[in-house]
Amino acid sequence: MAKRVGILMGSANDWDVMECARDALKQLGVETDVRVISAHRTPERLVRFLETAEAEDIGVVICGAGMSAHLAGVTAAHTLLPVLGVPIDSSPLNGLDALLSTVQMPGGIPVATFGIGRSGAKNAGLFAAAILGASDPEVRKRLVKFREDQASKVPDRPF
Ligand code: RP5
Repeated sequence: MAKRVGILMGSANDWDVMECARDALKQLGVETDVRVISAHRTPERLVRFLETAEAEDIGVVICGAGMSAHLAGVTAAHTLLPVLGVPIDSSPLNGLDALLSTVQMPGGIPVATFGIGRSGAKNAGLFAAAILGASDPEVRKRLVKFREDQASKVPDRPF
């Protein structure tokens, strides 16, 4: 069975950013399991999701959260699956708070951290596909085509 990607976000309000990760994966034919799970407000929901994630064919988990963002770090503490963190610009600090709290993990519990906001979420989706593509030739093939299509849309002159 093909592996899927879990997309978690701390609030339903984070969806306009995290849909970019879902869209990138959809374009590459990778299925996702999208959940609103907060490390602070619904910590038990996070533990329950991670208990069954591997058995339910989740191969990578992408976590998007804003403000004092702990979702990616706490997720990584509970699973050996690769965890990708997306800082969300939902605070008066425009996501710098979330970037620092996601990226600065203590040694021993890694989180691969992406850029703030929608481009970070898109790249997290593409990176998750690259992880799955290392052992799934179909996903790898679609990634090759994605890169080719992307390059063909870049004009070689500005006018
Ligand atoms: C974080 O707090 C969420 O990830 C969200 O970005 C931010 C604000 O959440 P809401 O108050 O909008 O639900 O936990």
